Amino acid sequence: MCGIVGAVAQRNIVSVLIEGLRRLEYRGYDSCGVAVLAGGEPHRARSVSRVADLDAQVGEARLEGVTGIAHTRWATHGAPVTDNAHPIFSRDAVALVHNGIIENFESLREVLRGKGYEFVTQTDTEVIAHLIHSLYRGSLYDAVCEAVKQLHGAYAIAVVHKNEPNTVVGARQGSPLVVGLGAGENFLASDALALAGSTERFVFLEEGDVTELTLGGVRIRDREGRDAEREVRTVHAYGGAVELGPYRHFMQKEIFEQPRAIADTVPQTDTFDAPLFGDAAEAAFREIDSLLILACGTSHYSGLTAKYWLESIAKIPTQVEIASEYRYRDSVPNPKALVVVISQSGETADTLAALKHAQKLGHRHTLSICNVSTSAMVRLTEMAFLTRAGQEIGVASTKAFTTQLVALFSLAVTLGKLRGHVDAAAEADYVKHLRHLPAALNSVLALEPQIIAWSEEFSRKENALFLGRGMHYPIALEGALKLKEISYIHAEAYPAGELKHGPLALVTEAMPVVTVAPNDALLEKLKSNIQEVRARGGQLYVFADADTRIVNGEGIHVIRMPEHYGMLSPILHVVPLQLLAYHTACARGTDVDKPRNLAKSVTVE
Ligand code: HGA
Repeated sequence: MCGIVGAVAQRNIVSVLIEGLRRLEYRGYDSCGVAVLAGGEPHRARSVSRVADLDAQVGEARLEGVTGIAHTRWATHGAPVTDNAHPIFSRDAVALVHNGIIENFESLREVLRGKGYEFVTQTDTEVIAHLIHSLYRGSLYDAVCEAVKQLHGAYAIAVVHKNEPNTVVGARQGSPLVVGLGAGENFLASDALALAGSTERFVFLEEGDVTELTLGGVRIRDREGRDAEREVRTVHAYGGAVELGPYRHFMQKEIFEQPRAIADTVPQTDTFDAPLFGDAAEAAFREIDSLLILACGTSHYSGLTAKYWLESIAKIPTQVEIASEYRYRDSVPNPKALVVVISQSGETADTLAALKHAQKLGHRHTLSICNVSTSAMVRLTEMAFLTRAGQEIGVASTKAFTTQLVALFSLAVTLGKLRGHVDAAAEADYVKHLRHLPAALNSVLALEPQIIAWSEEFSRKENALFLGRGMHYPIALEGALKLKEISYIHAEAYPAGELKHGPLALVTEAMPVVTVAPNDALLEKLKSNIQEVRARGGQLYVFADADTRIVNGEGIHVIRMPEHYGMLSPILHVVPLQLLAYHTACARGTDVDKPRNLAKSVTVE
């Protein structure tokens, strides 16, 4: 989702700004733009196409400057058209980029109209530009400090003023923003990755911070307006641009990276103990009596899968809730519950807000499961377990999901051991199975040609049902979500036992029914559900474990999974569903890595 870059230097910074936007492209966007201060006023270029197009425009227009800001926009207020693209100007003096949503923009707009400001965009953002302009009395830093006091909602902003040719001011509340420190030059960006190559020294701004970047240094004021010192952290550059290699799309590459990502995420210790989750875990895990897992989208499904593991292996009551629901409902807090927040980026606005809400309600023990060590989520929680998926570019999550599952399974084993439900032999067995997972995944990935054969047929469908039971029900949910996200086929998932309570009415010959069929205690029940579908003429596509005796037949298409994997089976069974969604989307010719209307790190509510 929307990305911000800003720079003040003694050289032309347009290439730094454009390169920063390129590195933020993976977040998803629908327009982009850049503005520099030159000759005493701001100049901009904007595009409703890709950053490459913006780069060409900038070249043609010979846009150059030593101070500038840039943006990728994922529209929330106003269509993704050039006029609404950022940077947004106020009276050709202020140029501003914004990530987030200003909730009181309508009332602010009325007040500013009363002061003679003309609004030329449909964005909520334009009020910030005019507000800062109206408050400017010779110091942009002071004007921004004043302006943010009037903003309700979430924002990360970067702003320049024509009277201050060597200054960029930034501010954040609810959306991410980092400062990059250089020698005689300084930068701002939505994440450190955007500035790889320019600096390795970063300050992660805190909620409510306002910062002023000049050639000589960086100043920060906290939400109270007091001068603040923030820790400078070294974050090593993330290599060069991420390459596709032999793959057609990043999603395909990331699916195939899962054996490596999982091998890197599985704890390297032979025993699973609390310190794997941070220094505070030893004491915290002894105090807790239950878990409350908060997450959104795919991460929510990893939480749902983990509930089965946590209650079965660790015998600890576990509740899983969608973050955007939890944050706004009246709940009964249990201070002894461990709050677990799950997010690939660690910047997911709803999950961060749910975490803060839980903390406000008195939850003391919090753990994040996250792929980004420097994220707001990791910084806000008492404990953290970092997944080692590597950078995920495809908007539809794959390796982040399976590495989250590894983290959550490790948590279940650790808590089970601590609570006396996992003995040394069981622990050794779990560790052995986790270590063997990458090899097992490689055999699942070898099923790709068979899945491609199915995908041709799938690409002509407009609806699909996914069925699973027990801990494979969340896997069916994830399979349906993947198909929706990237192929735009309407897909729904049900626990197979629910079929007869409603969705069976949808089953006809035109409805493919994808079934996850591991050889577990629920197999016989699942086989009955399969018969119920067949009896209504439904076409079944079954991913069946080797020893399930479900075979190809009239209306039943079977792909055989290489081995049954016990408790860890969900991690294997989700992979063919990812491949099915991927190849179906390819056959339909959609933009797999950047599906319409979606963005990667969802930093707005
Ligand atoms: N609300 C602003 C910024 C949107 C945003 O943060 N996208 O990620 C707009 O609609 O322009």
